[in-house]
Formats: sequence, C-alpha cells, structure tokens
Amino acid sequence: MQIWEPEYECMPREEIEQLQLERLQATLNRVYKNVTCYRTRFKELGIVPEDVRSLADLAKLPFTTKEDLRLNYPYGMFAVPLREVVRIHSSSGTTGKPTVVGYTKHDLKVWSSLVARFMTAAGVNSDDVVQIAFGYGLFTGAFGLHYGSETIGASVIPMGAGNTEKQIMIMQDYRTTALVSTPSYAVTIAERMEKMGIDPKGLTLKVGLFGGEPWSEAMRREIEERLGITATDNYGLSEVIGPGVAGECLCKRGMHISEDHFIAEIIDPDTGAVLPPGSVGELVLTSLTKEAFPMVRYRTRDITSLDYEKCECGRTMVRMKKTMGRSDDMLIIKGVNVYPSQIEDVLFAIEGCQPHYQLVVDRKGALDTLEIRIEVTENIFFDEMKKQKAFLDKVEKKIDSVLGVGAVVKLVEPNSIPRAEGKACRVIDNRKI
Ligand code: DLL
Repeated sequence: MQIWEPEYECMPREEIEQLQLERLQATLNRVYKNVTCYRTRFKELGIVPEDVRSLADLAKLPFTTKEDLRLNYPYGMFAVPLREVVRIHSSSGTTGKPTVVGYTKHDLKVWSSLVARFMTAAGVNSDDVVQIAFGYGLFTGAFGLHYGSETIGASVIPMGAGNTEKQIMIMQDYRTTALVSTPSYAVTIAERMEKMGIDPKGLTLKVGLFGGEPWSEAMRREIEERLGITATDNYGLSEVIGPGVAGECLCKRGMHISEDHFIAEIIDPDTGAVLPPGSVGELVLTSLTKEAFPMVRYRTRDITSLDYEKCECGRTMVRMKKTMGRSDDMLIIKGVNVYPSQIEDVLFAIEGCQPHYQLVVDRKGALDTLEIRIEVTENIFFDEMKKQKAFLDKVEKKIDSVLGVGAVVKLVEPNSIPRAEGKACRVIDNRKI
C-alpha cells in the first residue's frame, strides 16, 4: 500500500495555508492550556492564542529552543499526561542531557504515515524489502523508518547499525531492495563491498533512503554510482517528530515538507527576523498535529532555503534544499563563515579524493588554522612525491578560491579516518571558544 495523499500533497497554496491556520490555532490553544513554558512565555508578551488570526501573526510568537527543552527536562514540554504517552525517544545530542520527546498513539500513527509518505515519494512500495541500518534505540531514525515501511506494507529487516559485513550478507541473501542509513554509512557499505569483491550492481538493491546528517550532491552521485542505486534524501529531527518532516520525490530537487503537519519559516539566525521566500537562513518549524509534544517555532539551527514552485511530480508541498550546515556548526575561520558542506563539495569535485575527510580547526596565537585531512585513493597516495605535491596544491588553491580561507591539506592513509556507522563526525575544533 503506497501512502499517496494528493488531497494534501497537491493542495493549492491557499488551501494549505487555510488548513495550516486552523491547525495552528488548535495547537496554540492546546499548548497554552497544557504547557507551562508556552503559557508563561505568551503571557510575558501579552499574547493569547486568539491573537493569531493569520499565518503572518505566527511571527509574533516567541521561538522555542533546545535550551527551553533542557530547562524543562524531562517531561515539562509534554502537552498530555504521561499516561497518554506510548513512546519516548530522545535527540542525538552529544553534550549535556539529551532532550526527551514523547508520542501518543495518535502521534505514532501520524508519524508512521508521514514516513510512509516520503518513502512512497521515493518509489518504495509493498514489494520492497527494506533494510534498516540505523541504530534502534532512543534515536528516532530506525523506529521512524521501520514503522513507515510497515505502513507501506514493505518487508522490513530491522538490522540496526554497524556490523557492515553482516549487513552486506543480509543484503545479498534476503534480497534487500531499499537501504535505510546515514549517507556516510552507505559509503562505508559500498567500500566494504568493494573490498570483499562484491559487485553491488549484481545485488537487488535499487533505492537508498538516506538522512540524519548533511550530505552534498557530489556525495549523492558517488553513492549512486558505487551502489548502482537511486539515492534519496530525507530530513527530520526528534524535537519535531523524527524523520518524516521532509523527503525527496524522485525528481530529487529538494525535500517536500509535509506542510499539512508542519509550518516552515526561514529566519535570519542572528536577528530572528523572518526572511522572504527563497532566502537562505535557519529553518524554524511549528508542528500542527502533534498531541504529546507540540513545538511552536522550534529553531532547528539547520541552514537551508525553501522553494515554493510546484514540483514536476505534482506535489505543491514546499521543498527545502539540502541543508548547508547548522547555524551552530558553522565555523568562523579567520572571520570567514565556513560550512563543512562547502568543503565537501570542493573535495568531491577533485578526482582522487575519497569521500572521507576530517576538518581540524585550531588556533596558533591569535590566528585560526584549518587543516583538511583527506583520505586519498591508493594510487595517488603511493605515487611519486611530485605528483602528490601537485595534487595538494590543486586542492589548497581550490579551497582558497571557494572559501576565501586558506587551509593546509594533508593526505592521510586509506582507512585512517574512523568510519561512521551512524552520523559522521567531520569537524574537530580545538580552539575552545
Ligand atoms: O536525525 C532524525 C532523522 C533520522 C532524520 C533519520 C532523517 C533520517 P536527530 O537525531 O534529532 O534526528 O537529529 C536532527 O540531524 O537538525 C539536522 O541537523 C540533521 N539532519 C537530519 N536529517 C538530515 C538531512 C534525526 N537529510 C538533526 N540532511 C537535524 C541534513 C539532517 N541534516
């Protein structure tokens, strides 16, 4: 069973906005009544839910941040009593306490159908065998895609993260057709297959549903070529629901946000001002149908832009571009804003660079330094020094011209950068600022 809901997914813009307004008003009433944090904030600003009479009025409401969730840890932001919560997940934050998110029975149903919706858009159906290579646990990735696949009626293999050779064996033996993982883990799988002498094109794999971390178009091409599949992107965050916020259709020109369930805004991360359509800025999301954990104007910290043009697939739901990075992950090197994704784009365009790299930022005296460690394909690494030097010069020049910041590029041995099984960690910032 495919989850294709043209009555929502292809809704004319005015109707989407009308539906959003009605659902927004219901959400605001619910949080005002049930969540102390929202009620206090609104009262401080002298706002009652009835003041929001149009979507433009949303801009009057305060943002919700990760800090608010921390201050209300663990259950303070829940809008229903715990007895109505049937599932608890948490964010993948590595520092401090994680944030806790909850789902009612109805929330789980909506979540599954939203995941099923983007999986359908990516071409998955009940004939597919879906291998989930995300970690099962507090992370929303595995359970989200798991229930989404079941909703479609696909056969789910709840493999979990890691154990790459076993992943490959199962992929071969169980005739997996759809792989679910982070994009970086897809590369790890491709690499291991090559090492094991397995030709991915001889497998039944046809589509990859990748998400959970930023990845470039160049990385998409790399994965598609190496695994012989169509690689699609999907986006979400646990605070807002998990995967299922947005996903690509087969046009692969941006991820459709399920606007019948979320309102997306783009703001200037420094001033908080709402930016006009098409601008690049921070994505802010408001949930419209969630019961247990509604979010009003949640600052995702993800930098992207929105495209309201109707897509060739017929969907009218706005498309978000691949994220460029996070407003909090943006590196400021010698005063220049640098997103790791820009560096990835440069590296992938240069022949000989493997998709494995690490950025090390440091400070020598008052001066920032950027070192880019790249794993190179073996033939370049072991070739003559002269060629190696020419290669390094080429990468350094290209980085300088694209970023406007100089970097020292170092070649490292194949396989020396740790491989990710979940989300890749590409930046080491030693500056302690
Ligand atoms: O990563 C949810 C998810 C799982 C989405 C699996 C898609 C697939 P968190 O652990 O809360 O939730 O991390 C959310 O991951 O704010 C982004 O910075 C990043 N992220 C997620 N998907 C993408 C993507 C899940 N497709 C944070 N592209 C988000 C870029 C992504 N970044």
